[in-house]
Amino acid sequence: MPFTDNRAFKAAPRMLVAASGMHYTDADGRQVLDATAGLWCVNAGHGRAHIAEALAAQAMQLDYAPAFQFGHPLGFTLASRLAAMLPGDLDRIFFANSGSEAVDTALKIALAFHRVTGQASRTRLIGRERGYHGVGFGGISVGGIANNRKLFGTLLAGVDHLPHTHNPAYAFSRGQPQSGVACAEALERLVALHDPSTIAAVIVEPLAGSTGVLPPPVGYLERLREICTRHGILLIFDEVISGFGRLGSAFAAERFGVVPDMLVMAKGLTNGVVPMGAVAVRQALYDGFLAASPEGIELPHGYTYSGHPVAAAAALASLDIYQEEALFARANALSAPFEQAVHSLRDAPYVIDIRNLGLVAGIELAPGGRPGARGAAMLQACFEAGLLIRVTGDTIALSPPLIIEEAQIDQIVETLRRALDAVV
Ligand code: PXG
Ligand code: PLP
Repeated sequence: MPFTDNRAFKAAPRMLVAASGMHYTDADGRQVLDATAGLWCVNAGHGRAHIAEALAAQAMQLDYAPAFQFGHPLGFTLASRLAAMLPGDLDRIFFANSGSEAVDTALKIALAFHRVTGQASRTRLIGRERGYHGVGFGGISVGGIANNRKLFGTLLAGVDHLPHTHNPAYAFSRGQPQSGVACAEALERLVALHDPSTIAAVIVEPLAGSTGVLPPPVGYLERLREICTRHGILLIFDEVISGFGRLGSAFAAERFGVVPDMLVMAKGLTNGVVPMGAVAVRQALYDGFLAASPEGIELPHGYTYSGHPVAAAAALASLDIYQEEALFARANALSAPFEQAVHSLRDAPYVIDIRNLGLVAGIELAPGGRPGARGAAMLQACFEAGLLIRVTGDTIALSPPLIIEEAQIDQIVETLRRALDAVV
């Protein structure tokens, strides 16, 4: 099983058999409050009939259309809807089927763009320590989580990493840490070291999710944007987690007023109902490819299921719900009570840091014996108490569906406190 302790799971399986609204039902028929939107994806809550009906109808109307050399209307409708939601001229969309594939797509577009526009020396990719960009070879190469990389050989050549932005001196910051822009200045040093003419792209998560929730320091993303622009380096935001309302706006790029050259999305794109990922690219990149290829295929890349009709239907229906229920604005309005509630755990046992932004929070615990053991114990204790949380190492990550009620936020925090009082 993916990222799972298989033996522990076999010994005590945690099986989910149904879901509706804010809750899962487990195999014993218990209701479990979903504090993680599945895996950061079910932003509109579970069991949304509008999405299920849309994808069922699409499967009957047109189950599949070849993705190469043929199109279907929903793919273009979806691309236009996304372009309208995205800031700046991020108007061209390439579809994939997961965040990992979308990351690979963005990295390949960056390399190919420079190559076809006469800058073939720009081959270097820059990620960030503690970054998570999925599990493809591209994603783990630019990613910065050692455990996800070390077993898999030499990875992509010519990759370097920015320092991560976590600074324990700013523990219990609410929202963005006030200090840390120096972490972006580190890009200038990498540029000086490698020379700008060798660097294709920089990829970062605007808010680092998987590594344990690290909101960007004030001014950090702005500074990365300035440096990339000055040196002709493409800036890629991986918004697989931060997109679709998680931070209280459609995308983090909008929230921070920083427009990247490419923006990677997945997860909330279809509310998690069927797999889909996408990359939005600025018009100038698209134009560069077309100008470089007067005829024939401009970009030799794509997946059998790129823009799958059923996934496109699910995505359009998800966007309907986000819009009709104004869920991004709801997430924004809930972010203050959510912040207040999670920071009330500051005095609970083992808590060494709490970080939050929008409807995301990370609660970092001091490790017990083996690193991760206390986190695993919390996952089990919360599940037994009817609460689904996500744990990476000893950090608890909360990212509830945006439909959450304030009383359910309180329930999450009360359950966490009781579990912290009980675990060792
Ligand atoms: N980029 C980012 C920023 C992600 O968070 C991916 C790429 C890869 O997406 P796919 O669809 O290929 O998994 C992700 C995925 C967790 C967790 O709780 C996070 C992800 C996936 C599973 C678990 O840390 N993020
Ligand atoms: N498009 C979609 C799909 C949305 O979900 C939203 C906001 O929730 C928007 C656009 C922007 O809507 P508004 O103008 O209400 O902020």
